[in-house]
Amino acid sequence: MSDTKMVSLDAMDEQLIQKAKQEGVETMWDRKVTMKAPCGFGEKGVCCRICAMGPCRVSPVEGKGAQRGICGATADTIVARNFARMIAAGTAAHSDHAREIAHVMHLASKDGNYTIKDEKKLLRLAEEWEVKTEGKDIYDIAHEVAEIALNEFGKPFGTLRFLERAPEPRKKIWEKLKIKPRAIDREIATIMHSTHMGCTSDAESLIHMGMRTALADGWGGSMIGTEFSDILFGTPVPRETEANLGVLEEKQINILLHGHEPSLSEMIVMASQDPELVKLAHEVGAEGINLAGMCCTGNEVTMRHGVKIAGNFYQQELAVLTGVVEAVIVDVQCIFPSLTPITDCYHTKFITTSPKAKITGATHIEFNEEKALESAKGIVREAIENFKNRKQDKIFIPKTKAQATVGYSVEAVIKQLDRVVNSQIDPLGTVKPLADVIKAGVLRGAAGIVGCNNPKTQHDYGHIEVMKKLIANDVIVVTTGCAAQAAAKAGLTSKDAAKLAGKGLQAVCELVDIPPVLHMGSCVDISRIITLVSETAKFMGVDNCDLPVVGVAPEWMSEKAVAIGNYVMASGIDVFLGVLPPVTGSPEVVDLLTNRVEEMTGAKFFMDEDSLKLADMMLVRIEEKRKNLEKLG
Ligand code: CUV
Ligand code: SF4
Repeated sequence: MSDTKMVSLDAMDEQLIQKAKQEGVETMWDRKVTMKAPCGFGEKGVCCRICAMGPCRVSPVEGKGAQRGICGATADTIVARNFARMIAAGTAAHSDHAREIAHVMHLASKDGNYTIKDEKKLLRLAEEWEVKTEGKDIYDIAHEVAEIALNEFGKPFGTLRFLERAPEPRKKIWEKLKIKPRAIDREIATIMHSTHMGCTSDAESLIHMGMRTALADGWGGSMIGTEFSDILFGTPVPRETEANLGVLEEKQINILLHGHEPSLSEMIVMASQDPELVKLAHEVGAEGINLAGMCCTGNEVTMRHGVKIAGNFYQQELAVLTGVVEAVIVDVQCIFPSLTPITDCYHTKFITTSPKAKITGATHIEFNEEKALESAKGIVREAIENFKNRKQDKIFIPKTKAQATVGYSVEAVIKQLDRVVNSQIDPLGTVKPLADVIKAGVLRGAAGIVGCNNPKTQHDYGHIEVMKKLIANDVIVVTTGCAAQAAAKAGLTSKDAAKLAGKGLQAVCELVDIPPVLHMGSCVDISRIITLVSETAKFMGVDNCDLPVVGVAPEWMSEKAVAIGNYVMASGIDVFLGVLPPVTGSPEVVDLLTNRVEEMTGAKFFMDEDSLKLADMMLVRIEEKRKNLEKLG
């Protein structure tokens, strides 16, 4: 059996893993042991299954074994093609999410289930996209803006609209490199085409194309996802919540929300407050309905409603093991198929809702956006009716939970910054205070710490250790995704955590009244981070790559994370990876990513499986950037 000490930072995880063993329930840890060491060829990225002459696996070591696939593809080609396809898949996932949200906005109406919650933000976007607003009904504007967004996916000409938001020098770099993404779907299709058997074999060209596709995610799909979700469901403001499996309630109906798209989770939040359903919950003997979020949909609803956070990616099985979850409701992405066998061991209903993500053995209740609330109520009802089926002898809720402050949209951050602005001298509503403290060195820099969990590392260890080290060194941390949930569980997103920060950051936290680690939302909300960095760069008259800012994914695992890494890098921000991507079989690709891309984009990748070493590298890089920034004046 695996050494469980390696499993998690959190003793509670281990208690549940022990419970699983006692009850004969299989978890990812058992499967990890069965899997043994990962396939060496796959790990290095040198296995090609792109055509049926293969699969071909070539040797990463020169002179040993096959050096070329049957078609003659080298390790460089194979690695770069595989990597580019990961970017395409990740971009597809984020962007298809965004497309769903844009459709929902197209459906929004005054008396419907989906309404416009942030009219100001909609009007700002309408102006940005040159949609006439005068004398028009807000819903007509919304529909027009939604249609423009939907066209961003397939327009035949031009490049993406949101690219205009970037600092001028950044736009010039993209222009020069010819990596301004055209329509989002087109960039994904181009990668699939170019990586088809017998198309591009040049690694550099593939990395190039990969950047363009990734930018279609960051400045396309993800940004549309965030902006439209804010308009529809409200732009987040700071609020209090709690995080970790201890938020599950023994006496209540527990519904676990897992997946990504707020169009579903928002409706479940509404349905869970429906008086009739609350009454029904009481009738079946429960004290109420308790929603708990997991992964990114959890982030969406905690940012906007303070819904408690059950945990992150790696805790999806553990949540079920508590024996008190009436239903796990999922839509798309990051959902373990093992939730079927594991929910079968308890009374838990595993409900899939999206035709894009049907899971064998799950109960599929298709979510219908046209009758959104009705659909959501049906789903919640299923959970309530399942309460009676709990197996009393299988209940164990760990006590652990932490207080967290969440909800830091860019707008919310700027509003906090306004607290220190002397409005007689400076205008409100700008990033000036942030630029000032960075320039003065009170804050040495900023880090965006994002991404998943990965059993290649101890659960949450990378996230937490890197965060602690950075804040202690006066680097402010912004976070999204499962990294944000790790931070919340560890108490780092509470204002109290300022005591762990260096003197400079501590002072900033006190003056501005923020925690040292800011929860900015879900993975698509990395677009918030990109926006904040770009606004700061523009304000200071420099490019993103001139700022002492780093992007970090200590425990990433998904293809989406590969897309993110590449758009962050192509946006001029260094990316630090705590899990090696499958590229090490090609010295050429490794050299491109960790070295040569810097000449092109002003940023590059750093990779190291030792998180603390990684954090040291960040601090060095931040200081380097500071020196250069000084020279820029
Ligand atoms: Ni979209 S992609 S495990 S939920 S952060 Fe969490 Fe975030 Fe990775 Fe998935
Ligand atoms: Fe082998 Fe080339 Fe076919 Fe890949 S594309 S499987 S390397 S023959």
